[in-house]
Amino acid sequence: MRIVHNPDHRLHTARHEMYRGRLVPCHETPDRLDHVLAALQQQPAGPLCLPGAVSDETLAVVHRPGYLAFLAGAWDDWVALDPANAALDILPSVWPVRGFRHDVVPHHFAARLGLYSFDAGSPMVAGTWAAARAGAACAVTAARAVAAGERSALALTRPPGHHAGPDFFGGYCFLNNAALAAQALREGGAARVAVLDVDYHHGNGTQTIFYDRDDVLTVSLHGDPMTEYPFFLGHADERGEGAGVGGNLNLPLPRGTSAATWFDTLDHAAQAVGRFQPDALVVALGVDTFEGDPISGFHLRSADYLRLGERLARLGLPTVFTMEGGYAVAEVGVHVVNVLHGFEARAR
Ligand code: SP5
Ligand code: ZN
Repeated sequence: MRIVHNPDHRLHTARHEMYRGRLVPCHETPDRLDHVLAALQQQPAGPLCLPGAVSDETLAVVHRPGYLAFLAGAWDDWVALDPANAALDILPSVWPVRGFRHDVVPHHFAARLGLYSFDAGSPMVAGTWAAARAGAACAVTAARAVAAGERSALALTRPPGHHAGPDFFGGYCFLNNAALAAQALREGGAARVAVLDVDYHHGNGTQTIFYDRDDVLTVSLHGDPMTEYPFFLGHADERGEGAGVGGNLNLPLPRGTSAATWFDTLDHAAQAVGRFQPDALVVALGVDTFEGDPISGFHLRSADYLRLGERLARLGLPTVFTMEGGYAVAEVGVHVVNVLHGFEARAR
């Protein structure tokens, strides 16, 4: 398996996320990726390589140009508000809910920050844009390698991507790497692409990006949004709209779900992927389904990630993995590498 890693991920190193009235240390930290690289040194799974160049036009097929310009200028705009902001992470504090205008982009940076976000848990710093952009390049590079004939590739990157939508960030995500990979597979010749999201949290950004399209199936199994982040999307009755009706499948599960039930549900997800008869697969790979994850509530154990990789390989599809969540930091590396080794053991 080709592994495209983000050399610039450390540029996105934030301090705090807002949680219940306090700023608490970020869960989404650089050492998450360092642990994967260390585990790959112990148990190699394929050649490590760097991302190629990716144009703004490529990003703009998935994300709105105004949103991309906002991200690119966010740090300078933040510091322009007050030079003292240079010592602080960017977090939003005002949002346009129902009844407010979304079609007017305010001049004030604090207002644009709210327009383009959905939580106060996803801090930006000076290097966030560079890190996210290099990560998006990893996803597109991995997808192009698979489109060119590689059996599989991993975009080994952070910040993650599956919560980021056409014009919003949140859930530690800024650019939707899984969606960019799916789009790159489409442009590389795959007529139909399935995205299977196994992160603990619903892939709301990916769902939203492809909701009205019939060429990309989105399937997510995740904590029930009635009680689990991101709360406001991810229910079973969300099936797509317009040409995309039937092109989205949500499989919400209660907090506390066992590995046995989770794997039964994965089988349903895999059957839906098979029925769609895609030419390629994107796996949004979060390992925050682990029983020891500090912010999640499923009960997978380390060896279960080998089984996950095996089952994904059984779909028999050219496959791109994108790295999403997983916050039991010391174990993230072993779990990701287990998925890759399980996959390689069964991939033809
Ligand atoms: C990619 C991904 O997995 N994003 C998840 C974003 C979850 N954000 C909300 C997490 C709430 C964290 N609670 C802090 C608990 C402090 N003890
Ligand atoms: Zn997650």
